[in-house]
Amino acid sequence: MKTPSNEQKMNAIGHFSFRGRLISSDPYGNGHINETYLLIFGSGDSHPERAILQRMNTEIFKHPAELMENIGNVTAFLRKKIIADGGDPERETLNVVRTVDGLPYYADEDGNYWRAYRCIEDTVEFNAIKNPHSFYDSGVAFGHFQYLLSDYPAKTLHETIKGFHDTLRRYADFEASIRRDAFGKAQGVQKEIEAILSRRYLAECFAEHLSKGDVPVRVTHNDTKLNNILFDKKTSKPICIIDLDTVMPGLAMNDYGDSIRFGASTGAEDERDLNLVEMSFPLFSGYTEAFIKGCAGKLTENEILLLPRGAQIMTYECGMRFLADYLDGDVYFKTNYPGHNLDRARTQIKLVEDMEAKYDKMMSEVAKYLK
Ligand code: ADP
Ligand code: GN1
Ligand code: MG
Repeated sequence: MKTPSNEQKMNAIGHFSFRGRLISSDPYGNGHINETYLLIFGSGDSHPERAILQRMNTEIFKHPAELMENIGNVTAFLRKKIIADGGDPERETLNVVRTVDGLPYYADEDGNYWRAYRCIEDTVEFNAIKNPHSFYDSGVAFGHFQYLLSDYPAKTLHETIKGFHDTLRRYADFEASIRRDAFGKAQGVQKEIEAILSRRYLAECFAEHLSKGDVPVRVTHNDTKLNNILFDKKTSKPICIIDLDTVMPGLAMNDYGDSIRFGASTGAEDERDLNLVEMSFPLFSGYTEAFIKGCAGKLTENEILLLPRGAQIMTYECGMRFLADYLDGDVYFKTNYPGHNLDRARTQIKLVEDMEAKYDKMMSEVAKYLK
């Protein structure tokens, strides 16, 4: 999507009920999807109000009003549980700032949809693991998130992206991108294409379990990468799970798996030196213990046994999505240079291969947690 102009951004800001005089509104964060800005206001006191403004990506989220309805309902539900647990609902879940008309989003005349959250103060996001304890703690937090939502009425949630983790559908989309080959790039990436096409069994795996009905559909986050948790600046403890756009019915193994994909890698998602990229077994085993602990007994034996597959499948699916986007001309994920999506796809393929090599060990590790 085209980046919004300064006028569009300033117009949007004027439609929310913020307090104080705007001091700055700079681009913020490392998300691949929405346009995010940090708004700083001077309110006269020593702690100026800050907020997060986002222009939602409506090419990806086609029904922003439904999406904001999900977020309003999920955060209200979490808020009650956080209060009941003696937590701080201002910091432990997202808080939507309403527009001057009392709505949870503002639609401008150019078709842009804007929303705002209170900034969760004194937090940091991590884009790589600096300390294995933080990764462990993020596992407990993502598991606990799923635990908190285990009695959320799943049927009331809108599916914000159809078939988001339907890996077989993603596989078909990938084949279509290869057939289109819109920019004539397929010839140059045959090795990567083959790495994806030859592992169709990974795309089929969870579809088969779902059709057998031997794994439960739960309310899941679906985008559990490390930078979707805010950590306390001082203690480095997880404070809040953010990026709730994809909270929908899904599979526990996928939430677990997406975290392993990103956080247990020894390299960045776009590392070009593939020698630096592998799945760290200690990070994997720490996260496994943490996630199972956070789910607090909710996971079934089948789900536990399928966690290593979840890690492989989420990595495989993401690699396939990056490579499809490279072929399609970088229309989905934000990129910083030509070939960025290809670099990302290559790290994911490397990780899938590494997980294959470590698969038996991964299985022995999860088997420890069977009741
Ligand atoms: P995307 O879907 O593009 O990843 P996110 O919703 O994850 O967008 O937001 C992008 C970044 O903005 C986050 O990684 C985080 O750094 C920051 N952010 C989002 N919401 C808040 C918030 N309420 N308080 C502080 N920072 C936030
Ligand atoms: C996107 O929104 P963000 O940057 O947290 C994407 C995820 C991918 C991830 C890869 C809605 O996550 O599915 O796994 O990039 N989110 C969406 O880094 O497509
Ligand atoms: Mg994000």
